[in-house]
Amino acid sequence: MSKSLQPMESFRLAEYAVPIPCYICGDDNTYDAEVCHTCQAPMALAHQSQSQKIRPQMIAAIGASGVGKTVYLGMLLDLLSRQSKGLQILARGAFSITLQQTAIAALSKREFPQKTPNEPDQWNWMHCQVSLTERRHTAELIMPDMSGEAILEEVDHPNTYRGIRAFLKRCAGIMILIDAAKLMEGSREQDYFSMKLLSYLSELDDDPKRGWRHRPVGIILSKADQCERCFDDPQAYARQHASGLWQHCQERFRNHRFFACGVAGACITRVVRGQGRVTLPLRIEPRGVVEPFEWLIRQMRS
Ligand SMILES: Nc1nc2c(ncn2[C@@H]2O[C@H](COP(=O)(O)OP(=O)(O)OP(=O)(O)O)[C@@H](O)[C@H]2O)c(=O)[nH]1
Ligand SMILES: [Mg+2]
Ligand SMILES: [Zn+2]
Repeated sequence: MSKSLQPMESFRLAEYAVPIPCYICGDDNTYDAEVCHTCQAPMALAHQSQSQKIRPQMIAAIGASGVGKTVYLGMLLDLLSRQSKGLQILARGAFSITLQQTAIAALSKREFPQKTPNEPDQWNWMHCQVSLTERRHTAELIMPDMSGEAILEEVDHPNTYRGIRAFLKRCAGIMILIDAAKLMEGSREQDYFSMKLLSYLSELDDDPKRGWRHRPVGIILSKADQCERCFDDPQAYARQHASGLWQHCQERFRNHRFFACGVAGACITRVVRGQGRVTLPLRIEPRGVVEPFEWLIRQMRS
């Protein structure tokens, strides 16, 4: 090795020796770690916020497995990235495009995206800059697409997924998805699951001034394309079909609102060899997708 290279090498070694805290859970990681060794969130989030000297806020989209989180988030990001006025977003970092890309690639082939894997290192995270035409400042946001099964596991057995816990504690606002089509069929599962989530949140941070009681909570009745009545009055629909959730919101969350949303126009169910019964969208007709997110952004402290 030539002598002239030595100062450079030692400089690099010194850089690697300085730990960098994960932006989600705060644990120290080595400089070249790709995902956090504790919570498996991408370390790119920490590098980006450190190099650009920004402290992005976080928003969560949660709900049971199969409620439509991946479809909703993919469509939301696609709509917002193409909007030229009102609410607009700009993705930061190539990794921030993957969620939108995979969801839209499936929908444009008239298919739904795959179920999100339970392993946190497989989740798509997105870091973006959000701007509202009438506000001068832009906001920085981080949003992951988590798996419903992992969320339920953490709610039932706290600390199984430390990353989910750390993340939900720090979120500035939340979108809870609940399957309107299943509610219409009389299933109580959706109601129970969302009540569990809300109890978990209120216990996670019950600070009288800054706790979850005061943070914005948007409740999204998903798949409303399958029960049109939902769009007329989402609040009344929830009160009738998810009374536990409705009651919980009145008592524990000062700043909440109900929304209805649908991404597919009509669906068919087919038996596909090797996959069993598969639901496919015949048309893509996004309705009520931007509204809950826009409401949340307007409610958040800038
Ligand atoms: N009709 C209708 N069906 C939908 C809509 N969104 C999702 N679905 C159906 O719900 C299924 C699950 O959607 P996903 O977005 O993968 O659900 P998820 O909440 O991400 O589920 P996990 O990844 O397991 O947590 C899809 O495969 C579709 O069959 C919608 O807007 N309308
Ligand atoms: Mg998913
Ligand atoms: Zn971490």
